[in-house]
Amino acid sequence: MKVTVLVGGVGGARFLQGVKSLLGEDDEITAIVNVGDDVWMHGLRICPDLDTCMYTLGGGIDTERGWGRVAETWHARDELAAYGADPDWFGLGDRDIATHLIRSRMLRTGYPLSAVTEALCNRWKPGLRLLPVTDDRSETHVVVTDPEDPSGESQRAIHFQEWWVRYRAQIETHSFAHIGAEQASPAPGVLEAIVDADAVILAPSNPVVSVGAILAVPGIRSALRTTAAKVVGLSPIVDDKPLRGMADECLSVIDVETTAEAVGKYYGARSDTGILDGWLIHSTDTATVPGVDVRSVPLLMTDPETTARMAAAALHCAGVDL
Ligand code: FO1
Repeated sequence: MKVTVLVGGVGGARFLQGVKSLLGEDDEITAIVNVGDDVWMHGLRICPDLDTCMYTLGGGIDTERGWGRVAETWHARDELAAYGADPDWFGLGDRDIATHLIRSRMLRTGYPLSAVTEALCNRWKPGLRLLPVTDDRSETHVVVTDPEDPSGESQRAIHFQEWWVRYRAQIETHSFAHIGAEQASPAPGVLEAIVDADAVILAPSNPVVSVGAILAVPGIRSALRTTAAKVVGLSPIVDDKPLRGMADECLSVIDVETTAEAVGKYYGARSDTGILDGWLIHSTDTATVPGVDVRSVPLLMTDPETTARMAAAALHCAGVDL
């Protein structure tokens, strides 16, 4: 069985654990991972969603934070701050920095991000294939009212990480832009992983800055609309609230209501101009999405068993039973 999952960070990684627990060794799971969060910091290339998936599945994640390494120390971060090195609002852990040093050196030597990811996974052994959606630059930037401008008149674009980590999305926000997406192309194996899949799942990740950033890479949407596999999504919104992160702030920026139904409609039915065949919503929610098979199941990933049941429900909805 070939299962392909489009994922972002924390929620997506946890969902991947559920999918992984269901499948046998002759099943193939490919995670197509968002690179919109990626950023150069202190001369290092940081890939938060790829690292969250790799560390979570490889057993190195700090489960409290949902990102970075467990048993982490912060000496380098504190030394950088002592030098007054900008930015001081983004914490790089000492163990985590080793990952960024390897990645940055390989990128500078000319290896594509997909090859770098494969090399890092040789150590972490996530138990499934992690593919960046593209090897090219496609960063999410956010157009905000310039917080440095007292008049509040001017706007400027800041990197998603600054918007989310420094400002916690609590500044006036106008739009998102996926910088470089138009020139980007899917990484090797990405389109095949969608077109040749027996099931394609949209993890319960942020529909705007995670799944949306993946869809912004040319070729991805058409692969989703043409694959013979069913495409089934899981709502990241439960009881009109995001389970984690800032999906509500992101959805309001693009004028989409923070409900399971609104996100399902935002993705849309493949029989129309969208990408969904199925849409899983939490057992206490209701949703009608024309042309989409909506099913309600418990969507709170409180423990591995529930997450596995969610994954099984998504695969069942995609007509793939294990
Ligand atoms: N998130 C934070 O809230 N604060 C941080 O200082 C921070 C540092 C960081 C370093 C490496 C990394 O891979 C992720 C990091 N994150 C941090 C999480 C990051 O902002 C994620 O992209 C978002 O949480 C959304 O996925």
